[in-house]
Parts: sequence; C-alpha cells; structure tokens
Amino acid sequence: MLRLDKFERYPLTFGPTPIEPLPRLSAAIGGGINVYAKRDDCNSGLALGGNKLRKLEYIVPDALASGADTLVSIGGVQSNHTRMVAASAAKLGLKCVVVQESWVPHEDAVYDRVGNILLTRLMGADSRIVSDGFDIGIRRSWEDAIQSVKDAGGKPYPIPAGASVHKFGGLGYVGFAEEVRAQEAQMGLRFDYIVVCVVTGSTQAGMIVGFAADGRADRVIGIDGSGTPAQTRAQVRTIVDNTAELVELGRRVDDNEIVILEDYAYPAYGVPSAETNEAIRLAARTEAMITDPVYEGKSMQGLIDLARKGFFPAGANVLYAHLGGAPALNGYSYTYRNGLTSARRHEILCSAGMAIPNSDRRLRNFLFCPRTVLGQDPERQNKLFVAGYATGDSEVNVGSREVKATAARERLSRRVGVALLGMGLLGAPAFAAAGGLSVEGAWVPPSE
Ligand code: 5PA
Repeated sequence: MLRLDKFERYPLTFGPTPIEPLPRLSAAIGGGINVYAKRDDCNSGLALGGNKLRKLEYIVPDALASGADTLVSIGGVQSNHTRMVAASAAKLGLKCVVVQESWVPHEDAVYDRVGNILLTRLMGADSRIVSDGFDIGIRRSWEDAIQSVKDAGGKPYPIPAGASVHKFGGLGYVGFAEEVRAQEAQMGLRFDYIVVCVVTGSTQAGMIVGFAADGRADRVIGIDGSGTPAQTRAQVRTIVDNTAELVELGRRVDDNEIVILEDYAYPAYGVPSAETNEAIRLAARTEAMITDPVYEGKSMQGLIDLARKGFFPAGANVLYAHLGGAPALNGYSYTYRNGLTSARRHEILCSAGMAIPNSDRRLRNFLFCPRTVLGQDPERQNKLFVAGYATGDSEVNVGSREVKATAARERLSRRVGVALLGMGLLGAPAFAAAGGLSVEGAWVPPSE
C-alpha cells in the first residue's frame, strides 16, 4: 500500500479520468491488441487540462503554505506546463511569471501567438519569451525570473520545467496508477502495458513507482519525446528514487524497470517526423482522438510501431496515457494544411484502379488527389486533376513518368478525373484537350 494519503492534495482536476476503449484504432493498428486510452487530456475545466494538473495538485498546497504570491515556471514557447501553471495561478488568485524558451526549431507564422501561449497570456501570466534552446534541466533564465520577482518585492514560488524535479513532482502520477488499479477492478481487466510520453520525467517516474506496487514498473513503456534521452533517463531515475521514498514503496526500483524507448523523438524535440504525423492522423481519423506533434503524437507513433513489430503479444491490453497537449497543434497549422496523408492518397488512388508502386515512398509522397475528384462530385468528373512538384531526383522522375502514362490512360478511358504528371505539368492541357476535359492543378510539397 503506497502512502500517497500522507500528502495534501489541492483539487484542480475533475477527479478520476475515463478509460476509453479504442476499437477502431486497435483494428487499424493490427496485431490483435486492445488499445485503451486514459484521458488525462480531459481531466479538468482549467484551460483545457492535461498531465501537469495531476502534478500541481500536490505542489499547490506547498506553494500556498510558503506564502508565495507568484508562481514562477519555465517551458518552451508552446509549453503545456506553463499554460497549466498560469491556470493554477489564476484559479488561486496568485501572480504568475513563465519563461518561454525557444526549445523548438520549428517555424510557423503564428507559433508564438496561438495555442498554449495564447491561453497563458489570456490568463494574465507574465509570459517572457527568451532565445535559449531546449534543455530539461535547471535554467539560468528561470533563476533570473525568480530573482526578478524578488527584486520587485514579490515572493516567488519556483516550479521547475514540467514540475518534474520539484520534490513532490512524482506524486500525481503515483495517483494515476492507484486510479488505474481501481478502474481495472471495475472493468474486470488488467492492463499489460502502459504507454506514456516522457520528456522531463515525472509523469513516467510517478507511474513507475505507482505500478511497482503491483509488479508492473517495467510495463510502463516510456516513449522519449526529448531527443536527449540520457538526460531524461537520469532525471526519471532521480524522481523515481525520491518518489519511492516519499510514498514508502519499500524497495529500490531497478534500472531495468525503467523502460524508455529512444526511437521516436527524431528529428528533434517538438518537430514531428512523417511517421509522427501519420500516427496523429490515424488516431484522429479512427477515434477522433487528437494528439499533438510534440508529445502525444510521438507516443502514439511508438505504440503503433511497437504493435506492428510484435512487441505486444496478441490479446494484450495496452493503455495509452493521453496526457493532453492538443493546443500546440495550432502552432503547426502549416504542417497540417493538407487534409490527406500521402498514405491515404495512395489508398484512394489505388481504389480508383491505378497501379502505384507501394514500395516507393517518395512516389507516394508525390501523389495528390482530393477526395472529391474520385467520383463523389459529378461536377468534377470531367476535370483532369494535375499534381506535381519539381524535383531533381531522377528516380522519382522516372517513376512518375511511368505513373503518368498509366494514370493518363486510366484517366482517359475511365473518365475518373485524375492524372499524375511528374516533370510535365506543361503536358496537362494536351492530355485534357485529348480527353475533352478541363484542368485543375496543384503543387505538392516533397513530403508531409
Ligand atoms: C508533456 C510535458 P513529462 O515532462 O512529465 O515527462 O511529460 C511529458 C509530456 N505529454 C507528455 C504532454 C502533453 C506534455 O505536455 N510537457 C512539458 C511542457 O513544458 O509542456 C514539460 C515539458
């Protein structure tokens, strides 16, 4: 029995979060596993909620007891954590200073104006953007902010990045494990694995301690989103030890019980890969479950990849911990400006009877075809849809010429309305004239 009850908790959440079966996602992933999500993304009415509130519930009593008048914390420009600290401060009637470092090498016209930072500003926090890059450790910029509050005669209460290396940072997710155990009893099942994104570490660390109580510490599969996994692992190790002692776990958690997979954080913290984007779209398309490109999309990508590699035995119950983070999507508007993934385009084109080599990823990325062209909209049936982008890659060009020929033949005989032209966009009007069609065109970016 873990001694979480020793610690005061200030309620910021609605209470236990629902566990939702995801049958359509499970079927789409394959591998015979049953995927469920624990919806910590829907845990509160405070500024869209998320994992940080579970942690802050155990930190706020300490902040109030300290007599502080200002919460001071730190994160990236699109930090969910600083949004949650700003929300807690608003709710408690405290002031709030948050340092927003330039953690992410990502550019979008509205990145520093929408999503998390917009909400943070709305809630009255003093949000200070600085140019320092990504680092989950203790930061000079944060110490400067703490000092600035003191200099102005205030009393700061410091909360580190992700609330992680705070002495009580791990407690909230011990509570998550206790909650899951109670829900398992009600549901009459047991989760074989828990998949969770890890960056600053206290979410996973708390879970590890919580699930260590019933022998499942190593079933908590951390998917690194930091891109600096050695530092993340070291931080998880420290938080596990500290938290285990606080709740009197009564034993040391072994190093091999701390499972962190490093394969999904590429190309960088906060930057989604094509595979992350496919995972985000799959969860959205099958379950209307929205994940973000920084954290949850990467853990979703990890879950999907592990399932497809056979990591989970058939029949396994896999609990995906959805920790929130969707507001950041607004800062990626350009990334998701096209409605369809390359894979989906490929599916659609194949269903229109076109032979497109599945193996050629670059070629698949090259294809573009809006849904409406394929016979759903009679208005557009007589249009030749042309897509292409200029590339110096000769292989792609050779492939596209073949596809062009096939597509054009199909197009003209079946009057489906699709043709693909690689190098030769200029040829489109000729094809169209031959078929008595009008032309629409679009340029496709080389990759998602
Ligand atoms: C974050 C963190 P930990 O930092 O506890 O490992 O949690 C990772 C994580 N999912 C997972 C979401 C939605 C998260 O926001 N976010 C940080 C932030 O500043 O928002 C702490 C990095």
